[in-house]
Amino acid sequence: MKGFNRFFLIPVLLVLLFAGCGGGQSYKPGTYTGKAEGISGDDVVVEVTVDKSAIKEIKVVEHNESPGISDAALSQIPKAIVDGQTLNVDVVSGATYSSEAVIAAVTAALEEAGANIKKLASAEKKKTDAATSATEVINTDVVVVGAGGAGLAAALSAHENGASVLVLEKMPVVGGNTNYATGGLNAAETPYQKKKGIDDSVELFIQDTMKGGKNINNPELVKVLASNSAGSVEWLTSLGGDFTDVGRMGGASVNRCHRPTGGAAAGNHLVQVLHAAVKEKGITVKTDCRVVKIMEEGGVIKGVMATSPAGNVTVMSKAVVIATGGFGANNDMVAGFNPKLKGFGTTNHPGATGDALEFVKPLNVALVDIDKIQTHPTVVPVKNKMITEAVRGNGAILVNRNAERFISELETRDVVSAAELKQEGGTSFLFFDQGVRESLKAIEKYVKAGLLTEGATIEEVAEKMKLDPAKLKATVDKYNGYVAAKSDPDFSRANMPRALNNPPFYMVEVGPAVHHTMGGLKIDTEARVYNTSDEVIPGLFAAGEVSGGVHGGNRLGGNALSDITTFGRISGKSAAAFAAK
Ligand code: MEZ
Repeated sequence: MKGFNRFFLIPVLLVLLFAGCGGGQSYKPGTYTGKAEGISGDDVVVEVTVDKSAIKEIKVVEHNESPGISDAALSQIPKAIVDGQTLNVDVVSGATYSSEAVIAAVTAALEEAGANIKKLASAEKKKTDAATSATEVINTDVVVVGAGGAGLAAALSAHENGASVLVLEKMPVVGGNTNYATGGLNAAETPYQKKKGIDDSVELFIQDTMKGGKNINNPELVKVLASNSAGSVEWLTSLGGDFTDVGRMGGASVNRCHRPTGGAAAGNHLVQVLHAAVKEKGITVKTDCRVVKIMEEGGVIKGVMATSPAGNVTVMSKAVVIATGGFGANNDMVAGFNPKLKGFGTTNHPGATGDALEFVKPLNVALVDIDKIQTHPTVVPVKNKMITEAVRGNGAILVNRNAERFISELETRDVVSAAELKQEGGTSFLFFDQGVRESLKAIEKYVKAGLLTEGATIEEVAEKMKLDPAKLKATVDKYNGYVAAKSDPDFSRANMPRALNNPPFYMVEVGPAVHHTMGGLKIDTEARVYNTSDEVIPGLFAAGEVSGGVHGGNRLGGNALSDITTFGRISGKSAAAFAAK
């Protein structure tokens, strides 16, 4: 078995690509094993079978890649290599790291088999079948555009309400940004809060959300968000979800962020639950299928037109639900609305490019709060890996290059991001101990991905981070004193769940990156979309990050999963009711 470092491999492959080789290969017949590190930090292990002159079969026999997100890479890349007899294959969009890991693992195995890697890496790409000019026409009651959390929830709800449903997704994988959401789903008055003795109310949830959103949110939408939140948790639970752990997020007065037991990542779990239910109900999800136009005649929505590698698709439907997500991954669009964010990194999946803002233009759809774009303050620079706010919720602190705290860590994201940008270097350092790590399973993926620096003592971790050890020790000791006294006279941090005195200690440099686009299509409490004359567009519905008004000027952590579940369900129900008319 032989390992291969994909960070080394990719530039090599690129160089070799231009060497203009290719042609026949001779292998030592047999089955060879290769491995390479995947996005999870664990190895992706493949078995590659070759005869004298050809790669016959590639099996991925071991991996710990994210379910859903990486599935297409794990199946499509081996097939593309075998079909084309080349290592010169396209990575799967949205699953770049897993794709690269599979290519690197296969490369390692083929090296063992005596392959001429230089030739294989430069062998011509297999031409994909040209898209036919034929158009597939599909009839359905409701078409949902986008298979992220909102789209999957909408599809299930439309189905539950008696409609026939089709989902179109432009990416090769389902889940969208929801796959990356970690901290959890905000809900008030749930049995899980009650069990933990948390005194919350729908009214308090509304107040926190309005305050966090700078009171420009649509209060009607916020009321719907908060009052349906416990029901949404119950619905997800009925589908097999686990949202029993409850933690704190920035801007929340109490613990109301629901996630799987032990504090595991919530978003990918939510996608798995919804996707399994969608499959179980027999709802078709067409991936790699990009909507380019909404069809309308005399003010009546008729369906959508889409393109896919297999040809064009026309869907004739009575109602359309737009659930395409935001535009956080489209920095040109982001900077167009907020020039200060030009060049910022993003936590978003590559499909969050704001396509809907283009294809709704002919319908004169009204937009709200479109320039309100959120940065998440704890994102690892360059790598663009978000460290969930739940780490701070469970006790972590932020320090600057002087090893000093500079803000209440559980302020809202706009406030923490702005404070961070004022520090030397525009970044800060997240510090926590083993106690925090053990309180939140989600941290394990940061450990596996090698994002954290560890020290047996506070001084050791400070030294490794090139911070003054004595100063960091003094800062942490002072903070631990505040925890004991239940009062933070420096920054009035309200939630200090544990002292940071349990070795080892962990640190990671973090800074702000574009996370959520609060603005979008104007909707009402039934998820109906409005035009610029403030009239409902009959048959058009929207849910999730593509819509605007729920979060106002700044979204609270945990309100996105709540939004997509509640408004996803509402949009599906409304669309089914409209289609039944
Ligand atoms: O809602 C979010 O964006 C969220 C909970 C993110 C996170 O830090 O985990």
